[in-house]
Amino acid sequence: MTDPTTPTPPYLGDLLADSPSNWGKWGPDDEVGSLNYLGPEQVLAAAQLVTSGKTFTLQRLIGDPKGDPVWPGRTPAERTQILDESTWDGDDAPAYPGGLHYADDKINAFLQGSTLYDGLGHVWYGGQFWNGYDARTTVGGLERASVEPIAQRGVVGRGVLLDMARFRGKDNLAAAETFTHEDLLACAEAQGTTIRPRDILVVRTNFLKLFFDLGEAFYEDFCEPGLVYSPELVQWFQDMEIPNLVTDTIANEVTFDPNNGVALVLHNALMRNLGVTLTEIADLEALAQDCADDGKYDFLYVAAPLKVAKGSGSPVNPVAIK
Ligand code: UVW
Repeated sequence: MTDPTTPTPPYLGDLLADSPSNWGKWGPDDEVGSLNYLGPEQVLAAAQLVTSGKTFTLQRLIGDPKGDPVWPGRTPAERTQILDESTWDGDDAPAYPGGLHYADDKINAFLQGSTLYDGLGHVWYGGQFWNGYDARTTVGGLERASVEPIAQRGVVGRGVLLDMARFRGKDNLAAAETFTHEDLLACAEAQGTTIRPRDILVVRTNFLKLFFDLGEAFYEDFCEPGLVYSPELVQWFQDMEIPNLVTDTIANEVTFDPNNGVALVLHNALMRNLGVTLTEIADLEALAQDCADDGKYDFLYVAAPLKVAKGSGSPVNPVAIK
């Protein structure tokens, strides 16, 4: 996929040559990166945020009759019914003592085809990914920094919703619309919220509303809105020790950087180089409405993707608890 508006995008290795890196910071075998910033202290502090008992699940439906928004080139999950009551219409149905009948089904799905965590080995340039691991170790399945270590660890901390759509007075951000860390700070201030070090940032654009409004036309000139790369933004993530960026778009950042035409710069500057975990395609609508109603934009955030051996990502159903 290329952006036709920019003829010669720079090579990521040149663009990010002076960008900060956390490779080696947590040892030569680390596979969870900035999740190391979330320890018992952060968990206990976040638990103090639970005051009303309201809970919000942030996963989008898999197999939504209205469609599943996925990254171009991926296909929505296909669920197949294997057993149901009709199985027992025929003579060759399984017979269990006592007359048991049951339903079974399976899905054929991209692991990143719904609300998801990426493993830190999901993206790279220059033959190396997170912590300096060799990109050849991805062949046939991620030997290093798959989603499994993230799943084994789980993600618990203070989540802060940054409602960029509401902040900009829009139902949803437009295609290719960008914002910076300064905009996140301004949004937080307008909400009466403070972004603290080691917060899990949960950013709402409501852009996927257009997937449901437009159908296939959604993918024409595909360019999602989102955070846009700058050295200052990357340094801010580093200084704030942000462990996890959660958004309601398919790929968490503006798809093509309008300043240079490069695709998914922040996947590399944040995930590959800093070890920031990325969570995408979250459904933030009910949570955002509640935050707007009660004026409380921080909460206990709890998530664990599925333990998929060698997986480059996995579905997840995060829970925000207020
Ligand atoms: C890509 O960036 C290609 O995938 P994801 O949106 O899962 O991070």
